[in-house]
Amino acid sequence: MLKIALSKGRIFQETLPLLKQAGIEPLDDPERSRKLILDTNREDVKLVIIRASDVPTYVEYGAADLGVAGKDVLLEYGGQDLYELVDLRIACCKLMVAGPVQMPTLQRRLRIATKYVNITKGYYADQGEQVEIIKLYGSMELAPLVGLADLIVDVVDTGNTLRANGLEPKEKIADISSRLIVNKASMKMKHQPVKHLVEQIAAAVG
Ligand code: PRT
Ligand code: MG
Repeated sequence: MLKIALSKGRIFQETLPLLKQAGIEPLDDPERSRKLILDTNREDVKLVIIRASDVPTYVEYGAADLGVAGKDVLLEYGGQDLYELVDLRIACCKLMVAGPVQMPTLQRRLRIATKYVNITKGYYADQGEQVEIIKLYGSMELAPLVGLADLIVDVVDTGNTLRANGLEPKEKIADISSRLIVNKASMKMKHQPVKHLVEQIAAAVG
């Protein structure tokens, strides 16, 4: 049995064609079904549907053999105990520092709202800049508008959400795409089926 951890939404939608080319088709639509474990056309493959930020945890601990996670999530998670094998080149975006078009000059440390606390700490530490980081779980774009923070660190795709809120991208931290990750023990214990599936998915990416 192989379990593949995936999040609903854009990652699921964009992984589907790759899985299909590897001969795997889910029997349920996670947007409609309430099932958290989806059967597929292959008796030996199941899809586990979880929050995007939980995918590395499931794979590291072997609750799933494989998973698909954004590089942003992987950088923030920071775990060493999984293999990142294929750049799937899906769900592409950029991890950016963003803020108001007009930035006031401040007499204090910059305050930065983000769900990427570890990445943000590392980024400013590398620059030798002392900042105050405020952990949020979503809607980061709101924080500068209501005076909660001066800047945000978030992923940006079209930039429409920033623009709609009077914000603009300031600095790029990283280019982001989703990666196929694999549990280390599964790679050993289920070597043939895991390797075969990884190769099929890599071939589908082209
Ligand atoms: O929703 P949940 O809290 O469960 O998790 P999540 O938000 O991390 O999941 P999801 O499905 O939204 O994102 C999964 C992965 O998709 C992320 O980890 C990224 O690697 C990738 N990705 C690609 C994006 C985007 N593009 C993106 N645009 N993730 C989020 N966004 C957000 C962005 O933060 C902004 O608020 O979408 C909004 C619109 O973006 P613009 O720039 O096109 O307006
Ligand atoms: Mg989301």
